Amino acid sequence: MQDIRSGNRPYVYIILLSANDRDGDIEHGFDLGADDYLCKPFKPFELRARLRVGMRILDAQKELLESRERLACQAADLEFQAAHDTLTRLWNRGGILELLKTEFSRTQRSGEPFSVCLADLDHFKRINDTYGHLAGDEVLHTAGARMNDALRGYDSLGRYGGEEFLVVLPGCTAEKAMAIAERLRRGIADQPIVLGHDAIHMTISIGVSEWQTGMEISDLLRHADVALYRAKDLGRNRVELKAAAQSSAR
Ligand code: GH3
Ligand code: MG
Ligand code: MG
Repeated sequence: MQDIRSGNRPYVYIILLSANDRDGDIEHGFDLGADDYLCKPFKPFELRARLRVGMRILDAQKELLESRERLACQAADLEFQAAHDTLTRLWNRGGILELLKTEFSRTQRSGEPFSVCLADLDHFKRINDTYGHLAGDEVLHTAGARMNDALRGYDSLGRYGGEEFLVVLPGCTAEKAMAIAERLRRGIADQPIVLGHDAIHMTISIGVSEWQTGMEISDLLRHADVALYRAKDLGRNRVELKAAAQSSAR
């Protein structure tokens, strides 16, 4: 009986049928894991009645397990929703900042390089003004998906604000981060976003910053923001690195 009860198998309802009807035998049967006990000779109606009880118990247990599974799914859904953006399905601002914090402290322990990018769609307001807000939403969704596709598995992308994205790049030097940012930029600029009959040409500007000893998260983000503003100032559709001469102009 222990074998039947062991492991992760569905519950088996056990009715012991025995010729031993002394109190000690019955108690021993229950101790071994039986759910019910019938002594020989048994009356068929009694066995049927006891089987119905067993069915009721198994049905109730199945319902309980199903509702536990439903609750676990709902909890996982809620957890996902709390940290993700409904429009792009990417991390939301809170989610990506949390992830940044985790990666940041890991970097401080390991001493590995670490970079971030701030990316902002260029002249996005015009998209809303020309094609409407819903079309703007679709462009945002497509742009987010394209950037996500262009990243490595251990990089993370979040929607940082309206049409602004934050990319967390663990293990990346500024040079590597610039190359990834350039790939993201090309992913948007090289292929128009098609909405119905319209082919919308989008571009994105990206600011990159690399963690240096002594820098806090706020410094890292501020540097990326400064670089992003420089990319905008220098004509958009380009990648800029804070406090370095590297840039990739179009
Ligand atoms: P720049 O190149 O300087 O970044 O210009 P821009 O037009 O992209 O920037 P600006 O800050 O002037 O406008 C951003 C626009 O993004 C305005 C806002 O309505 C739009 N936006 C922000 N969030 C959403 C959104 O969720 N959906 C849509 N459709 N538009 C959004
Ligand atoms: Mg913009
Ligand atoms: Mg913006």
